[in-house]
Amino acid sequence: MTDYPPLGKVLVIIPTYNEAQNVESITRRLRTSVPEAHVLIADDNSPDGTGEVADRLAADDEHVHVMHRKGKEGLGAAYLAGFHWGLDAGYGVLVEHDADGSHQPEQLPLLLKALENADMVKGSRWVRGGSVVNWPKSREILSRGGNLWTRLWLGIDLKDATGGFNAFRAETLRGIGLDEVASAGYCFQVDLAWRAVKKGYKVVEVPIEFVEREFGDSKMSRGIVIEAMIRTALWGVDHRARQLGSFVGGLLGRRRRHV
Ligand SMILES: Nc1nc2c(ncn2[C@@H]2O[C@H](COP(=O)(O)OP(=O)(O)O)[C@@H](O)[C@H]2O)c(=O)[nH]1
Ligand SMILES: [Mg+2]
Repeated sequence: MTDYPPLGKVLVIIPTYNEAQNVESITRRLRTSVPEAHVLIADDNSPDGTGEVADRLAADDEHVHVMHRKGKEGLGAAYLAGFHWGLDAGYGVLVEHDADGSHQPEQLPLLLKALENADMVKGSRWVRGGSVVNWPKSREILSRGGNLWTRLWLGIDLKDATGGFNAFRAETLRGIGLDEVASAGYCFQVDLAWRAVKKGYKVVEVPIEFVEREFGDSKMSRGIVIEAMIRTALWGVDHRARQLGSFVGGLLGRRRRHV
């Protein structure tokens, strides 16, 4: 394994479900953009043969690894399995990266540079300089609405908490309690960011250009949106109750000091 100075060894995890048309080009682009990095393709037994394409890539390149999973369990579960694999293997940095070309491997060095002064870096569509290309208006509204929902409930200062192009130091992933993460769909991204913020880790956003996929289909579904809305609201209720509890506790403490 080769180091990516000064961060250590880098593992880029790509969860795949029916990405046979995309997985080869994204892996090649990653290998060119950051040649030191290793790539782990976490495939959920895709019916379109993505797993076999991944095996062929791994056979030709020792920086490419494949995890074959039983069946479709959601992107969160695939990432968790990938994180555990990478942490056990001693990587210093773990990166989340979609297979479909929406995240551009050529922008990964920007995230890694920012990670030199942060614990977690989010590629962000909604900070100044960030953008989306070819996204239908409905997806933009969903993403902006989802981020507004998240900010209202959790009060976090992130513009794109739902974004999926993220880089973590290994210590951050070890520290945030991966074993308690239950999110299956895209609220997995909010879950990780929220845990990192709550634990006091430094989370920064860097602008990215997000490009809508050309090939294959999105796995976004109504169930995924509902899961995200409910889980975020539950975290928000818990957070607001704690805020209220410490506010009331503070008031009572002050009163007691005055009697
Ligand atoms: N292993 C695995 N990967 C998934 C699953 N659902 C989505 N993905 C992958 O997660 C990434 C993002 O999914 P995508 O459908 O592009 O979401 P969108 O960009 O929000 O429309 C892609 O690489 C998908 O192949 C899943 O259930 N299992
Ligand atoms: Mg996509």
